[in-house]
Amino acid sequence: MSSRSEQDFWRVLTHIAENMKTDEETEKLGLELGIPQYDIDGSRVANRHGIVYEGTFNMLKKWSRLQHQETSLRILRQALERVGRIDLCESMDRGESTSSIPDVAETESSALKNHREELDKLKDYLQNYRQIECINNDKARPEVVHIGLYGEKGSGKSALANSLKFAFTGTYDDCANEMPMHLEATRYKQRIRITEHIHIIDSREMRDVDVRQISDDIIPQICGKRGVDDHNRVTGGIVIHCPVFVWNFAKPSFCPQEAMTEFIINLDSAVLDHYGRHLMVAIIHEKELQPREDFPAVSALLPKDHVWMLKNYTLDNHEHNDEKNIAILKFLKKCVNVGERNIDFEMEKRNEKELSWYHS
Ligand SMILES: Nc1nc2c(ncn2[C@@H]2O[C@H](COP(=O)(O)OP(=O)(O)OP(=O)(O)O)[C@@H](O)[C@H]2O)c(=O)[nH]1
Ligand SMILES: [Mg+2]
Repeated sequence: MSSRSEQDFWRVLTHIAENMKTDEETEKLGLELGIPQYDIDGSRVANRHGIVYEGTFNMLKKWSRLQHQETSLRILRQALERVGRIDLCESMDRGESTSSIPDVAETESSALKNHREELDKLKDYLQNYRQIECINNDKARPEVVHIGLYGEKGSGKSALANSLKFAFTGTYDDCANEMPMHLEATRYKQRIRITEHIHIIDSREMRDVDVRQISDDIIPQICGKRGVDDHNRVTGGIVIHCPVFVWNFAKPSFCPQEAMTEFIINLDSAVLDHYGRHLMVAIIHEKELQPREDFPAVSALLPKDHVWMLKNYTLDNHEHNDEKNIAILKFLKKCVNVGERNIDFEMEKRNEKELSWYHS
């Protein structure tokens, strides 16, 4: 198949994906096409991360690979008619469509190229990231954004810190001491340097998910008033600009899902009080998410772009994967941006205080 007709075919799918108005409409189309429910649900999650129609596009692309070349467009057209979106057939009628679907090898290589380009862009952004005010020599402003990881024992905080580093550098190094075989937990705060200006702070486990811990322990840690050093002493800590709650949703936990959801919602409102901005939540899951009932309730309660579903690399399994790296680095970029806005918030509060002191 020529690259021209391949481009046309993807354009048709992109046009359809871009013009789906609601999740329900996408779901109806997916069901008409016989796409499994978990792929439909997965596309909804992916739509929340990055380009809003990316998940729908990938869902249609995956579907098209299982179709006969001669019939795929006819089936697509019928499905669009049945869900009342005949208008979307226009892109096919305008001659932007092809009579067959693209050759898989050609498609794979162009997908690979797109992934590499996207990955390079993300890495460039992070590598060159420096807060603009610091470039302008604002001495009061921290030069480093601290992203702090919190969560239950064994939830995957250290593995996430390692994954962020691996996705960025391409070299796997257990710099955060992931717990091998669940035997050894992180005992004290660890700093993982992604770049000179972006550091991850991996903390020890939360003792339990009692909401009292939020004001007694976690918020003081975020404010830099409490930390544990490598001699097990409680000390002054590091101010955390972007707090992230890590929840291993797939793994059985000591804490029931409802109690964990309540804990996260309480922590979120404490972070909102402190920074005027929501908590980030990383939900670690192993497989494609299964039917809708399995979706964690927090994903409906927090802003969409603050709840991320991620797969970690681990000590045992860290074969490089472009798509996984892209998801992990997009998450890192979002955390850096949240951190920077939270620093703005703190600086403004400090300036206001100084001004009111000056005028009093
Ligand atoms: N299969 C799989 N295993 C994971 C994943 N994330 C973490 N693990 C495993 O879960 C175990 C605990 O992971 P850690 O990263 O050490 O957990 P932690 O939150 O740092 O634990 P503490 O330091 O005790 O609080 C390790 O054996 C990891 O290899 C994941 O996405 N998939
Ligand atoms: Mg750990």
